[in-house]
Amino acid sequence: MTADRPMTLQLTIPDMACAACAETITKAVNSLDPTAQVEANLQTKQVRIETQALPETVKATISAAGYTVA
Ligand SMILES: [Cu+2]
Repeated sequence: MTADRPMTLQLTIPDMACAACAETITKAVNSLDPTAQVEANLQTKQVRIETQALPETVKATISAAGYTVA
């Protein structure tokens, strides 16, 4: 399921502690939507995702990768 056009999601992921976490999250989102743009900020624990996937699906995908979305 996809939205009509890309949307920007700003998610807070408190457990994202290092570059490996960011990469795991990025890969998980890209496995859902290969065209998604993922920008992780380790300082703020925020991830900016530009995607056509639905927000709930993106959150579920990140949860399935082992990270809690605040
Ligand atoms: Cu890590």
